[in-house]
Parts: sequence; structure tokens; C-alpha cells
Amino acid sequence: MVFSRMGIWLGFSILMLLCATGCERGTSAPAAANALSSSAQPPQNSSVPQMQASEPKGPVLRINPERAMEYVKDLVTIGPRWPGSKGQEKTAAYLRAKLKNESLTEDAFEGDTPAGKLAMRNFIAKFPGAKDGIIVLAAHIDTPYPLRNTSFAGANDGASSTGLLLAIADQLRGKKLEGYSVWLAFLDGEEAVQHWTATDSDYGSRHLAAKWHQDGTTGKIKAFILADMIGDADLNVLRDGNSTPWLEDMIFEAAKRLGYQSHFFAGEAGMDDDHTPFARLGVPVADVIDFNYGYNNSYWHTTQDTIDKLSPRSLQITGDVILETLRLLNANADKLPAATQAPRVPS
Ligand code: 1BN
Ligand code: ZN
Repeated sequence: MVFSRMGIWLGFSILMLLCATGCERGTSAPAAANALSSSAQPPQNSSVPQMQASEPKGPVLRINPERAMEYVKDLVTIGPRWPGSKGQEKTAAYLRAKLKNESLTEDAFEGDTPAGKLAMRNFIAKFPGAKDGIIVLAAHIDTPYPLRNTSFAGANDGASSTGLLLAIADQLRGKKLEGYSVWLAFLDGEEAVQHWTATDSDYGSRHLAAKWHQDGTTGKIKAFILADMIGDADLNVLRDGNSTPWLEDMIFEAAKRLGYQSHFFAGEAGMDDDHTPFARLGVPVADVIDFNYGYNNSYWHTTQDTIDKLSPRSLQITGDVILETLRLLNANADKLPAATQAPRVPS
């Protein structure tokens, strides 16, 4: 079974059934997803007091879904992007070209992997805001090393969220951000080089979390929002048990505001992904992931992960919900729980 093999602690739950009808209007959404509305029940596993959300602040930003899809196609055209591949180099050149007008930081390092030391490189595009504090939006740019001798090009797993971040950059570019700074983190080496373990996975995010812990950056991060596998035409974003409950609630509130709640949180799982190294450092995190790709997740990590399974609409829904979450984070700046030093995810 994919789920048990991959250590997902709950799998998809019966909650899927609860949302079969009426969710678009918010009539039968899971109780845990209503924490920010005044009449809502407290979320069952929330570790923070409930917040009364203020109205979102700042200009309404929406992505261009067709352009996002073009970025995804460009990345798929590059081909496999595993550490050490030509595709990894081409992806680096592509990001440099697309983000040439941003203050782009490159974070080159060597991943210590079961296949030896592999060169990897994170990219961080920074959009400065007026307020003290940073919101990080992240995606992984690599494809799995074990699939290097196949045509696997990760249309959904890798390219979709990378393309989405580039489309978000288009909306942030040239704007005076009145709220928090927004940093877009393009992370290398998310995939296992052999088998997924704590030391064979999340190379880029583990490296960046350690670096930002050392230089004090993690203390300034108000929220770390990871997008992964969000291009699936049949979009079902999970509620993730390893994410921060109040941030998950805020994302659901953003989805409801846009009428997209039927695509969010009908199922629940505990994901190990690029957000976990930051969660361990007490940073509020959320993994926006649709880990139900094809029947029984059968397209995941197979050569069936191709562009025809994706839709611009799914990129639009995820992108706009993330942008609306930014507005909610900025509007509720004075109420956000402080980052904690207590590890949220066992290491
Ligand atoms: C997501 C996409 N992941 C890998 N490719 C992270 C993951 C790890 C998902 C283990 C499931 C299990
Ligand atoms: Zn993957």
C-alpha cells in the first residue's frame, strides 16, 4: 500500500464522504476547517487559541493560470531534473532568466546522499514588504533520482508548484507590498535518492532551515507555505496533520472566501515534505498538497505524471487561495501566534 509504505499516518479519511455535496457553499465542510469564523467549532487538534480573523488587507492579487501552465510546460520540456542531471542545470538557468529582475539568492550545497555527494542548489526570490516579518512560499524543483533512467518529468510532482511560484512572482513583481516580505523558495533535493527516510529526503529544505536557523531568519518567518502536486485536474488538497493547525484553518478560510472550499481538506494525512524541517524549528508551516493523483494515487512517481493530467484551473485555485492567505496573514498580523521553539514534528 502506497500510504503505509510512505508513512502517512491517517491516509484518506471518511471525511471525503462528508464533502460529497454542498461543500462549494460551505454547508458541510469538516468542522476542523472552520476555526476562523465566529460561529465555528474549535478545530479538534488545534494547539493554539482560536483567532477571530479580520478582513483581509491589501490589494487583491490573482495569478494568471494560462501563464502558470506555460511555466509548467517549460519545466516539463526541460525533462528530468534529478540532482546531477542536465535538467537540473537547465532548470537553474530557467529560474535565473525568469527571476532576473528579483533579488535572487542562490544557495548551493552538497547533499550527502546514499549515491554520494550530489551538488544541489536552492533559489530564493525576495519581495520586500513594509512590515517586519517574512512569509515564505515554497516548492521543490527536482525529480526523483531513482527514476533517472526513465522519461519521468514530474509535471505535477515538481513542475506544477514551481510554475505556480513563478506565476505568483509575476503578481508580486513591481508592487509595493504594505504587509510582510514574501520570499519564494525554490527547493532542490526534496526527493529521496534511494528510499525516503529522515536523512534521505528534503535535502534542500533541511539545508535552508539549518542555515536560516543559524542566521536568525527562522525567527522572522510568520508562515512557511509549501505547495506540492497542486496541478492535478482533479484537485483535492489534503488537510495535513503535520502542518500548523491555525495556518491550515487560515488557508481554509481563504478557500471559503473564494468559493473553492470543495477542493480543500475533505481528506486528511500526515505529510513528511519540505515543510517538516521548518516545523521542527517552530516555524508555522502548511503543506498544500494533493496526494491523491490518479486512482489510488497511481500516477505518483510514475511516467504517467504528465502534463495532460493537469489543468490551469487547479493552478488558479491553489495560487489564488495562497495569495488570499497572504492577505489574511497581513490583516491578522497582530494576532498571529508567535513561532515556538517546541518541535511540532518528531525528528
Ligand atoms: C511529495 C512528492 N513527496 C514526494 N514527492 C513527499 C512525500 C514523502 C509524499 C513521503 C509521501 C510520502
Ligand atoms: Zn515526488
